[in-house]
Amino acid sequence: MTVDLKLFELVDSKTRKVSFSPAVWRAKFALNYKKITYESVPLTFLEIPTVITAACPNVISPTVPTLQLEPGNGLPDSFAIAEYIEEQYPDRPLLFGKNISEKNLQRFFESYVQSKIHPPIRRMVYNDMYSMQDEKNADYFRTSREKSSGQPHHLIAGDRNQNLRELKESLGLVHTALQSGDWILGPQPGWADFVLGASFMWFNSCSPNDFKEGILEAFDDQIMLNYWKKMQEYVY
Ligand SMILES: N[C@@H](CCC(=O)N[C@@H](CS)C(=O)NCC(=O)O)C(=O)O
Repeated sequence: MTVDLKLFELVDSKTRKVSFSPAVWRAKFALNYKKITYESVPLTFLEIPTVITAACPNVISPTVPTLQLEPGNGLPDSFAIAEYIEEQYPDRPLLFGKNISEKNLQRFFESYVQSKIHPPIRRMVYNDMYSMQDEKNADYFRTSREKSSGQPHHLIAGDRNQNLRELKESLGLVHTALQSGDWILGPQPGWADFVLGASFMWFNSCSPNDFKEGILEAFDDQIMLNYWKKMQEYVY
């Protein structure tokens, strides 16, 4: 079978094997859930602008994920990719549910993850993400993150205990929502789960020990662990 779709994703520049971007994992979860075949194109930070621009000249500001739909035509942005495949493959399991209220709720949950869960994870993975890069990519990563955070390199990771506390507080609401043993919106997974699962993939692939402590063992029960185990069905 010919594979037309290509997914440009981000890998570490030392081994080129660790796919750690949360935005990419949102798209991968969505594609895998719908059992859509695609070819993966692993890129380092510094390769993103050149390779994506050459392959998909229509993409103005290249970021990952970008899904190449056909030669020369790329679709960037994880949410745009999810919407595109939902429309193109309506007979496959749905990401956004059957009605607009389910989609809206999941978008709301996405904002929650982005604003409350990502910041402490971003600080906790910072040093490990830096160590996963070769010299040139490490320089780029450091400079771009100093600029976006407004802080010098040695302060970006912040205080580990404070990060863990902040993460646990934000995760508390999610933990409550998962007490039924279902997915976020019920018996089937959806976009909300894949957004959360993608942030867990990011954390675990960069800082597995902190992920274990900060997510899997954050509460005195098996809820987060069981959720993480269920999620593995879509990790490939
Ligand atoms: N809104 C976008 C975010 C895309 C994005 O910022 N991707 C990051 C990786 S998580 C990226 O391409 N970074 C390139 C860089 O930092 O140079 C999405 O969800 O796809």
